[in-house]
Amino acid sequence: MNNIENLQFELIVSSPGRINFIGEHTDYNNGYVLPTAIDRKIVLKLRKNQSQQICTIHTTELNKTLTVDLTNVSRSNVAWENYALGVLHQLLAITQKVEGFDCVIESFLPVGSGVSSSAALECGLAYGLNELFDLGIDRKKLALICRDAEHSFVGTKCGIMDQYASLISKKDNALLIDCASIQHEYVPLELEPYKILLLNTNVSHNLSTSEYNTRREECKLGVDLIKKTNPDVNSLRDVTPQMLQQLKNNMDPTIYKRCEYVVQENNRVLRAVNALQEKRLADFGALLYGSHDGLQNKYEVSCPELDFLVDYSRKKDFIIGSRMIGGGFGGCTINIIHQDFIDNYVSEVSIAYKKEYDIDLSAFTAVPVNGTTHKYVENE
Ligand code: GAF
Repeated sequence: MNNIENLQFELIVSSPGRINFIGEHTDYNNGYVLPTAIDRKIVLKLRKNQSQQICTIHTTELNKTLTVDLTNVSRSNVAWENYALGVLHQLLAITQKVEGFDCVIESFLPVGSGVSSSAALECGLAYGLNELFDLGIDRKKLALICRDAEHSFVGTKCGIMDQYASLISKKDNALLIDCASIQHEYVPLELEPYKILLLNTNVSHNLSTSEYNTRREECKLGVDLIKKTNPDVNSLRDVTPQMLQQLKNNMDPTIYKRCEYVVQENNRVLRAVNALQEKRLADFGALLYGSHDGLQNKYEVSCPELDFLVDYSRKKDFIIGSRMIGGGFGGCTINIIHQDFIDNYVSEVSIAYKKEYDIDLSAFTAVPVNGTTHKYVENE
């Protein structure tokens, strides 16, 4: 064990990962998303170290320690370090109250699996420093700070969903976020007798950052074109299916497909919320399948391994809905599955997946929980 792990810490922060029921790649298009935080998390232990400017951040998973001088926070060549450095950089731009600290990070979230270990790390650190140094920043602002950290230091031009979900979710609820106004509403989740099963493809095709940013650009090109004939349109959120249809012949077919997916997905999110509120679970599940179809064929961010798992679930009447979650090109599928069939299904689909790809599948059930929490440690 590294020495830093033996220190006496003041504060322990639990920073959850997230799933997303529906509304994928809609957040950076000012649309709607329906995520929630889950009972898988990153734990951060923090303490002030009485120095003015020297910080140590240690990850137990990699057994690596990053030392940061607060007077010189710049980008690193090491991927995980940029999540922490980006948060520090953003915080230092708005406050002078952050001083030297030590932090140990222990992750119980699979990396690259679409449950947003990156947002959990960013948000956990920002939340912990906010608490430790009494910065007085509210959770929504913390989410924005962490999103901006990812833009500037990691280079993914992500939306607000992951950070917002990690910080603001409520136990037993889904979180409907309107990403245009950055307002939210809780939607009670009464899924019984169904549970949420995540199947991790254990693949992470190396396209995620570049293709992600490309999708964002493609959507912007679509909006720029639509705006020419519809000046009130500021984002795909303002676009109706009719507007798109009228422009179909003037649009590049790829751009059209991307825009069509986003417009339809926003509509699916609102219908999914209605279905949950009216306890129409079969309709809710069908919308999840519809979302996957769009991600696979129109937005083109899925991959064969994800499609295999979703197709497999379609053959089972005890699964009412399934889709890929997160940015795509690997990671997990979410499956809304009858609780009595989980174990057998996991065994069956694991064998089939191994046979097809020679890769071990991982499976875990997820429970919606509150966003980031903390507790102080009583040291004698
Ligand atoms: C990633 C991003 F970080 C989110 O903002 C969101 O766009 C998601 O991909 C796709 O819905 O998780």
